[in-house]
Amino acid sequence: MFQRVLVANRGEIALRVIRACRDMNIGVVCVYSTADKGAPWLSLADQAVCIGTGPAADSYLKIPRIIAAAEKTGADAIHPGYGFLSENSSFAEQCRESRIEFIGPPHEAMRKLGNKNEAKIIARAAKVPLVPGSEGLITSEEEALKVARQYGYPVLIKAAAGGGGRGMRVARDDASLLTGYVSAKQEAEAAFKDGSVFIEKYLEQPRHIEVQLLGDQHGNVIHLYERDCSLQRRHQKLVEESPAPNLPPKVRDEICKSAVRLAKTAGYYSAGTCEFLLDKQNNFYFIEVNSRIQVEHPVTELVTGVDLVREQIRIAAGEKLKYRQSDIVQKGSAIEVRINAEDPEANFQPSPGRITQWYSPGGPGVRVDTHARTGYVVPPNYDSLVAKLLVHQPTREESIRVMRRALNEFVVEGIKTTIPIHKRIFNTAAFVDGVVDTTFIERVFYSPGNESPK
Ligand code: MV4
Repeated sequence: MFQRVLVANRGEIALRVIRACRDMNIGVVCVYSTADKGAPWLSLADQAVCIGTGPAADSYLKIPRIIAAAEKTGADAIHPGYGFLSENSSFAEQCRESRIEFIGPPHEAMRKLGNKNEAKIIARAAKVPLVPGSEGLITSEEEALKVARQYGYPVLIKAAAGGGGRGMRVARDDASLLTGYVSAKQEAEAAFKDGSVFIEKYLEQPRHIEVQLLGDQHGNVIHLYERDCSLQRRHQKLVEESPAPNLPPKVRDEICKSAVRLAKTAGYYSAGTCEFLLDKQNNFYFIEVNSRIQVEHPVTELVTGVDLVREQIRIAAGEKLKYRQSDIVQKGSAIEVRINAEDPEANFQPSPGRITQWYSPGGPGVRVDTHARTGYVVPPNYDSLVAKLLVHQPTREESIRVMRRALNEFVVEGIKTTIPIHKRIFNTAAFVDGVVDTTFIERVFYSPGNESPK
């Protein structure tokens, strides 16, 4: 096992990794930017090394400084958390070239799966269902038109290097297809230095279901069931839960088995997630792989009882999976809400600043993962997540009741948060009935083009 792990991240996930290391009796080093100087999680590490200024490009994204900090402090592994360098296959490769273990997948699998077109080729080989669409990349306007007409409008043009909805265009006719093809390519070229695109049939109001995976370096891969992450706004997830409500057991079983086949075909290990879209007829289609630990991983920890960060660390150290598939049971219902420092009444604009009062909920069935506290100053430089509030109960109905109670206990003053919108969601009939899709927030709370609540 490792002697010392360096945490190449900040905020709640840095704290989550510190806790896993403490539980495993592993030393822990944090890197930090000047914007995070004196931040509360740093005092829980054995050492903290400043690697630059507030902008992530000058600190949390500076590969040579992070590797130098690991070498200087004698860290034998690096945990990248999520965001920042977590899905950068070149970082993973450079870590290992420096004889520092990267706590994540093999860089070859990361590189392949990071490209959505390559990921689909692997999925096809693994006999995992794909959204109907082009066989591969589209290289001309003529080909784009041919494919769109073949599958029928609406279609979606997607950047192979895309993420977070960037480089994506819906086309409902030939004219919007041609303009969308050009602008998707341009956007992808500018954002990812890779303008390659493919085309899929556009699914209206799909659900977003993802499967949590764990694989070891000895060829074992298991799934830890699914999460429903349909409740999002502009590609920012707001609520995640497991099990996915109203999902027929046979469909759940097929999705989870597909995800395992895909990971095995890709030669994947560590923690990872396979994302699927689910249409109104409960047909599922693979869309992409997330080769990192995700924000919402605690939802799965609650329903399965597996410590995913601990398993990630054990796997990176070369140990065999501690669980067989038959050991994994989905027990009860878990729901997470993301508490962001944002103002839901002002188009979710960031609301950094000093937290003058912080009281977080507790009691039976409640878990709060946060680095915040009274007096903490949320810096303006990073993601606005300040806490993840989770509940775990025997049934979804009970989870919803406990979540309402916990949201009412939560006191945050000095900054605006997403707590009020969560209170509304948990009192909306469609959500309570488990009738959700990826357009729910926009449809129910915010009409298009109108940023003020209905
Ligand atoms: C889609 C889709 C509809 N049809 N693909 C959004 C980002 C990327 N992860 C894939 N995305 C979508 N792909 C087809 N063929 C709708 C979305 C989508 C979406 C997916 C998951 C969660 C939230 C979403 C919000 C809007 C659009």
